[in-house]
Amino acid sequence: MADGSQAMIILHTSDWHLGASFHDRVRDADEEFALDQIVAVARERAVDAVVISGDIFDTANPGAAEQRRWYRTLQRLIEEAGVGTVLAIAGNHDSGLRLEGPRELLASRRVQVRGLLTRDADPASCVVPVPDRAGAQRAWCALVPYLREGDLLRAGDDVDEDRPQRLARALHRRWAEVRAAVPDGLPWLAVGHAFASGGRVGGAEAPVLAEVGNLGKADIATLADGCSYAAFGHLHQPQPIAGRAHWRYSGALLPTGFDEAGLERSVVLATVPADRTPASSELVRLVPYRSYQRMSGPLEEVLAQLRALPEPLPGAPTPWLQAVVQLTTPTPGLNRILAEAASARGWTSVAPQLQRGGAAAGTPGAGRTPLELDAIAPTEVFRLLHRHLYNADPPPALAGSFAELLATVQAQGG
Ligand SMILES: [Mn+2]
Repeated sequence: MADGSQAMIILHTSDWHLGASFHDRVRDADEEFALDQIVAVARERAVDAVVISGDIFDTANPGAAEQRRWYRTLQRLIEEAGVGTVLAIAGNHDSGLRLEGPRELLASRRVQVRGLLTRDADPASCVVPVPDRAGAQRAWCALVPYLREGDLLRAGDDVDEDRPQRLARALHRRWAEVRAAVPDGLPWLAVGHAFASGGRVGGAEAPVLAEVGNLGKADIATLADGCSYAAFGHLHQPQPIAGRAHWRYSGALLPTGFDEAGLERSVVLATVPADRTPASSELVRLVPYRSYQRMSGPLEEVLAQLRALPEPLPGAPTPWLQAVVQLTTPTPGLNRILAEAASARGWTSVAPQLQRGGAAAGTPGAGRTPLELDAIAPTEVFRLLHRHLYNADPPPALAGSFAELLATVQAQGG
């Protein structure tokens, strides 16, 4: 029978992508602000174990500042938040070898990291005890890092069209072996980094049946069947997996594009009962460090939207906007115009996009009879090119400038 006092509280977070630039901008303060909140939630909610399901860093070769941020956060979770343990795996962005480097040292500080599960490794090496805040073991955890082709197949294995299927079978076999290595008795957690079939990507609603790298389609039940909570990483939108409330993607720490600007970021607090039944879970929203907004339309419309933006409070982080401007003719200095209009409201224009000719611009020459260049006058070539790029004739001022330029060139050419 479940005893309330024996239940464990798990905080599940994922896809921190520390050091990732956002359209060439660094987000050190944004990362720190989000991690501060995770430490605070772990302390205030008396979390027993923090689970980080992969993609801790954005690249295999993170910078010194990001590595320091990672180790400092681990230290704060243990010492400041008082959690019983931190459990982490490598995702496809991480170097498993780098994460595992200080594995024994970290284990001595109650941090369990698994970066690699090589072909010949004992699957039981991925199964670790989960202590509560008092240090008493209350559960097991199967920590399965992102598996690469080389961890599943031998170098000599044939490269043929059956390879994705063989990789999928090898992944399932490996997952099943780890699952089988979980001892009976205590409840257990499954931690993985993979794409679950039917998961949603970004803001898209349609189910996407994609593959995990080249690994074919992974059936998560192979690893997670019977667990009290499955903590997965890879998809950036928080969501349950296959309709099960106790199998979850916690979602990424920060928005990775303006298309995710409206999505709330959160961590999962899962309450794991002592009797091996499924955990109940709750989303804890993370307060965003800054606002993101995307606006689109013809230039005049975008500028009107810009002028209507709310000014940030004094001292607040600068909000970022992306303007997607539909142009019907070349507009010199567009980036500067947008940057100045944004900064007049206290915002920053980031990575503006141009859409020439709106939706109607097509493939060059599509559906047209090929023309002989020699048979067309230069002004007509210019008009056709402008039509192709902007879906409109050049405005009179631009056509006049071209005629002037053409006359000069022709006069020089004799
Ligand atoms: Mn990933």
